[in-house]
Amino acid sequence: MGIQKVHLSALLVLFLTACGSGAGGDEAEQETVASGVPAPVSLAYTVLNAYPHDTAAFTQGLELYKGSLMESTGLMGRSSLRKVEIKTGKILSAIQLNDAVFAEGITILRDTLYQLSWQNHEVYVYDIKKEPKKITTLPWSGEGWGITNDGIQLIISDGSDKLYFVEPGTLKLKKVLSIRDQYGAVNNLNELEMIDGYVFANRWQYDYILKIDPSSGFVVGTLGMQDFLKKNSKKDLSYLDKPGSTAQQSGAVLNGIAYDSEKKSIYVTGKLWPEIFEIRLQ
Ligand SMILES: [Ca+2]
Repeated sequence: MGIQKVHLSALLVLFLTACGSGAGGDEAEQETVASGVPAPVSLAYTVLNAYPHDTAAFTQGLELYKGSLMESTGLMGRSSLRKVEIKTGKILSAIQLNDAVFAEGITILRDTLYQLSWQNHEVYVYDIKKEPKKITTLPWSGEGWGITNDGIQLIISDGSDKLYFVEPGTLKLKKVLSIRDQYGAVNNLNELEMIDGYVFANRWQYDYILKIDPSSGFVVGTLGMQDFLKKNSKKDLSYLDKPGSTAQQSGAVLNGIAYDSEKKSIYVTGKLWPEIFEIRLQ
């Protein structure tokens, strides 16, 4: 990282010298020159609704399916795949995973649901046409964090700055995309959601959602969500600050994005949050 920064700074000096404009450009412009990536735009949104969410759900993946939310929850001994009624938060059905599995992101492609595991090197495949039913387990060499799809390929994050495009069914690697913004590589990519041709991503332990152009890997937009829960929740949030709680031990951070392409609504939540919020981009 240090070497890369020095290298980029040297390039910037050379560029500015060559242009004869050593002074005057603002910092944003210089960063753009250094990385070759324009600064992302800030995306405005409206919060439409807040719906109840299981405060024991350590949300790792969220996806809309036929009017319900499918949710994957993590942590050893607490990992599950659930079907949840949006407006009530009621768990309509749930599959509890083996205690040794730490479940992560989910995506649905043609009635087949893929569920990642964090470090178990396994991807669980379910038929969800009726009640979700596990049909097979596929090997995955890396970590699993987030997953979405573009209608053809599955797109997986592993906590790095990379997105892995793989064949459904085999998980054969087709493409690796590096994600960058004006400052360089953007790591900790977590839960993903494909929204109108762009990959939206939670970034672990950051209070924003990224909008990524999957053709370039550039971050083209951000949804600022600083203090989002405190600002928008009507619930008592004191349990999140309780010493020794799961929230304190494991982090009740922003995670979970699901898109309703008909309503143009986006459902967002966080690990152990008391609500799922319906938002819309302006
Ligand atoms: Ca998602």
